[in-house]
Amino acid sequence: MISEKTLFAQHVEKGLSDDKKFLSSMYFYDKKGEALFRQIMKLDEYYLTDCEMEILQSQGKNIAEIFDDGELEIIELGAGDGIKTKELLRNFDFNQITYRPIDISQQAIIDITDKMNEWLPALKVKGICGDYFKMIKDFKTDKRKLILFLGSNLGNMTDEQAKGFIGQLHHVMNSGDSILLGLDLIKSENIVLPAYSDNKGITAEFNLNLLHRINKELGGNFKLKDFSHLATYNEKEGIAKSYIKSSKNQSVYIEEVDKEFHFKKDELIHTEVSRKYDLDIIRNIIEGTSFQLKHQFTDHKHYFTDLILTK
Ligand code: AVI
Repeated sequence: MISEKTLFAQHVEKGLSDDKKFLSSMYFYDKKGEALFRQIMKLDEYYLTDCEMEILQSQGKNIAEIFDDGELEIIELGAGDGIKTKELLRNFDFNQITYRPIDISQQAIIDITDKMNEWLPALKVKGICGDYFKMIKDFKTDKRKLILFLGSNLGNMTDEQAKGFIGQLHHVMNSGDSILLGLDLIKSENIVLPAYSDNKGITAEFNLNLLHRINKELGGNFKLKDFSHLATYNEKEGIAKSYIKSSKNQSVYIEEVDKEFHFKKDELIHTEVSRKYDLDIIRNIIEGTSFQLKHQFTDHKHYFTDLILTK
């Protein structure tokens, strides 16, 4: 079994040796990264959280009514802090549902279980700690399921990866099971770009935390002051991208891979895609599955959507 550290080191070596350097946003989320992401969600510029909150608060009842015919397992992928989810769950009949949050962080599972017990004492909560990409196969049960994948988390995958992921979910779901999929919608640059380059510099810190992780966990000697955060958005494609930019010609040694990496002035390391959607893009992603787009909910500004896809 390859350790997490070895996998991280292999990824870093591959990404930083490429002609077009890259690192995966998957590695943003250590303890510090999770705390920074929680701060991002509270930023004025980061409209995604408030928009989805509005949808679940104002239309959660309508969503719950769609599923009110018998027992239901509600599985949440990447549960986070649970604040939005509570707004949805409070509308269900607690005699009928079990809530199963899945998160890679053990602490996140403990926290969300405690909070749900406090907020909704009658709700049955059975948290699972693990990487949901690896755990999907365990979802294959006879129980009727609603899978929550909120916060436009799908957007951090390329369309190709999203197709693969949705296909895997489809494979473990039974006919009649559904996904509630939260997605950020394509909109103009003056709204999207500030969400990924906020004034306080929290997103910059979140992005550069990747280099900090490499220093801490793999013995790198990145000087963070010699790199900066760059966000771009192509409105036509609907894709925001984040990069780390080298401010000068420099070399960095990483002990764990025993290699020196060279960076030219202004050279970029691509670290994240944040895809924005429209219905055609989603139809393309679910093509080849039997998912049907059954319902669509949006906030009053039409910035964000929650879709119900049913197998
Ligand atoms: C988790 N994910 C949907 C966020 C996003 O909007 O792509 C991560 C993020 N990256 C920068 N800011 C927030």
